[in-house]
Amino acid sequence: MVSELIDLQSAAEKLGVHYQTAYKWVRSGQLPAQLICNKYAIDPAELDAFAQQRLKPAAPTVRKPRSGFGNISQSFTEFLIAGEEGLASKAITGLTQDGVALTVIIEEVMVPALSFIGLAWSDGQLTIWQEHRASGIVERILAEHYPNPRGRRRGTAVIAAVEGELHALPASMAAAALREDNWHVHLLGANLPTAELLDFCDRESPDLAVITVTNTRLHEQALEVAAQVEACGVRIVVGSPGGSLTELQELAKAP
Ligand code: B12
Repeated sequence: MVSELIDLQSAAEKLGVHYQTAYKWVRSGQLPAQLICNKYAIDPAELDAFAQQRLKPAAPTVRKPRSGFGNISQSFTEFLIAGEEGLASKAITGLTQDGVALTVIIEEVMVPALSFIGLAWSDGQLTIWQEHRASGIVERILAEHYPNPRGRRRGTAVIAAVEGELHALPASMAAAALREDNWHVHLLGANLPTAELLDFCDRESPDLAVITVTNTRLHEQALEVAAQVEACGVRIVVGSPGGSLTELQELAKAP
C-alpha cells in the first residue's frame, strides 16, 4: 500500500544521512525504492534491512594485484629512495583503487621497502637524509589513505610508543590496521611519557592499549609500561619489530 511507504527525505533522516546520500544509494540500487508520481518511496521494512546492513562492519578486502606484490614493492622502494613522492603515492593509490586493503599494502609493500632502506642505511649505502626523506613520504601516504570504514566500531584503542622510542611509523601503521578493522583509534604517537599514557587510560578508559616497539633495546621498558597500564584495568598488547598487523588485528579482537 502506498500510504505505508515513506518518502526519501524521511528515509534519509531515519538513516541519519543527508538527502543527497540517500538519493545516491537509491540511484545505485543499494537502497530499494519505488518511483511514484516522480518521487521516490521506500518500504520501511526495506529501510530497516538496509540500516542493519550498514551497521555490520565491512570486512577488509584482501585482493592481490595480478602481478603480485613483489614488483610493486620493488618499484615503491626505488621511488622512496629517489624521493619520487608522486610516483610512490600513485603506486599505492593504484592498489587501493583495485580494492586492496591498506593493512595488506602496508605489510606487502611498505614494510619490505622500509626494511630494505633500514638495511641499506645501516650498511652505509644510503644516507641518513635519504632514509628521512623516504620515511616522510611513507608517513604522508599513510595519512592520505587512513581508513574510514562504515559500520559499528568494535571498541576504542589507544596506540603509542614508549618514551625514547622515536620510530613513529609502526605506531601509525598499527593505527591504520585497527582503524581498517573498525576500531575507534587514538594514536598518541612515538616517545610518549608513561605518565601521559596512564593519564589517557584513566580519563578515557579505552578497551585496548597497544604499545609499538621498533628499537629492540626498548622492549623491556615497553613491558614495564604495559604492566602499569594493565594495573589500571586496561587490556594491553605489545608489538615488536617484524610483528604482523594481521596478528595485531586478531590479538585486538581476542576476548
Ligand atoms: C625510518 C626509521 C627511522 C626514523 C623513524 C622516523 C619515523 N617517523 O618513524 C628515525 C630517523 C627517527 C630513526 C631513528 C633511529 N633508528 Co631507525 N629505522 C627506521 C626504519 C628505516 C624504518 C622504521 C619503520 O617504520 N619500520 C616499519 C616496519 C618495517 O618495521 P616493523 O618494526 O616490522 O613494524 C611492524 C610492527 O611494529 C607492527 N606492529 C606495530 N604495533 C604492533 C603491535 C602488535 C601487538 C603487533 C603484533 C604488531 C605491531 O606493525 C609494523 C608494520 O607491520 C627502520 C628499518 C626497519 N627494518 O624497520 C630503522 C631501524 C628500526 N632503526 C634503527 C636504528 C638503529 C635507529 C637509531 C638508533 C639510529 C641512530 N643511531 O640514531 C635511531 C633510534 C632512535 C630512537 N631512540 O628510537 C635500527 C634498529 C636496530 C635495533 N636493533 O633496534 C633499524 C632496524 C635500522 C637497521 N637496520 O639497523 N629510524
